[in-house]
Order: sequence, then C-alpha cells, then structure tokens
Amino acid sequence: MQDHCRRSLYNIVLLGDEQVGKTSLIAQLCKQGYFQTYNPTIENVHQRLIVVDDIPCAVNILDTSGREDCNVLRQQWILYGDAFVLVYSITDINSLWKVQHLWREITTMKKTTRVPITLVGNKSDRQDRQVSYYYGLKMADILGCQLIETNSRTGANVDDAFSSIIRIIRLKDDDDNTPTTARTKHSHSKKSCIVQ
Ligand SMILES: Nc1nc2c(ncn2[C@@H]2O[C@H](COP(=O)(O)OP(=O)(O)O)[C@@H](O)[C@H]2O)c(=O)[nH]1
Ligand SMILES: [Mg+2]
Repeated sequence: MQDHCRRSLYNIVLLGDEQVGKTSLIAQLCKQGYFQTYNPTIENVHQRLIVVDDIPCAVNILDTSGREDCNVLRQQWILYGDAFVLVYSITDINSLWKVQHLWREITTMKKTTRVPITLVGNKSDRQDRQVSYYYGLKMADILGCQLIETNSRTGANVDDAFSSIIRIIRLKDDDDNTPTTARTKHSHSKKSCIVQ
C-alpha cells in the first residue's frame, strides 16, 4: 500500500450510448433513487467521497451525453478523465459496439492502453437481453478490463462497479510508483463501498 504516492482527487468519467443508464447508475451510487422517466444529460459533475476497502477516495464523477453530435465535448471528457466507466445496456448490442469505439478513442487520445477502465453492462433486470454475459465477458477480455453487470433500477452491483474502478485506479497508481522489479499482484478481498 502506498497511499502517500496516490493523488487525492480522481476524475471518473461515465461514457456510453444514450439511454444505457449512466445517469441512473450515478443516482443509485449517490442514493438518489431511481427515475423511471428519461432526462437527457449533457454533462454533470458529482463530487463525492467514496470509501473503498476502508480507504477514502475523493472523486469527481462526470456524467455525460451519449449523443453522437457531442464529439468535441467527448474529447474534452476523455482529456478530463483519469478513469472511465464504459456503460452499455444488455438490451442493446449496438451499445456494446459503441463502447468498443469509445475504448479506441480513449486509448488513442491517452496514447496508452494502461487507462483504468471498468466495463458495465447495465439493465440486468430486463428480460429482452441482446448481449449475453459471456459476450460481455469476451468484450471485456478484448478491452483488457473487468465486466460488471448492474441493475440501476434496484442498485444491484452498482457500488461494486464504482469500487472496481477505484481499485483499478489505486493499482495503477501503486504500479506507477513501484520500481518494475518490485511489482506484485494485489488482492482485493474486501467489498466495502461507502459513498458520502
Ligand atoms: N429496466 C431498467 N431500466 C433502466 C436501468 N437503468 C436505467 N434505466 C432506464 O433507462 C432510461 C435511460 O436511463 P438514463 O440513466 O437516463 O440513461 P443515460 O442516457 O445513459 O444517462 C431511463 O428511462 C431509466 O429509467 C436499469 O438498470 N433497468
Ligand atoms: Mg444521462
């Protein structure tokens, strides 16, 4: 553990197609409940202190628009982000392709594939599934990241998705600050995620 080397504030950006549930995920994380009606987002920043594995972490969580005509804004969001939650809907295969495009855009702009990313397949409560869990896992494998299926209606796995991205950020920070010869694998057995 190298807390002294870690930054004190991280910018986490949620990206994904329109209506996949980005805003709903943040609303669940921030315990604001679930909204049935759709309200298009342009951008919105939520500042939160999240405690993961008993360690607090200050984050700016940026909610974005999935609209195709937001190209310039999207580039700014990517520059702003230290880490990304890429969201697709399990009911929409096209939203999975969109995530792959976004991954390419992020890694091209950041000039590295070592970007903290978590893949989130949302709307896991829906019966009209177009993307199987296995297919989602294959995409996660291609992108080199973890997959978490969430339900922002009930909040299932939502905390886990954000805990996951924070752990990945910490791992990268520790890795960046550790001499190559001394790098070890870290285990993450604790599950706690407290949002303030
Ligand atoms: N059934 C179900 N509906 C969801 C879920 N998450 C979001 N929705 C609905 O999908 C629509 C779009 O959600 P929103 O969070 O605004 O998507 P965004 O455009 O990605 O921010 C809204 O009507 C939500 O109520 C979910 O996990 N399950
Ligand atoms: Mg939204």
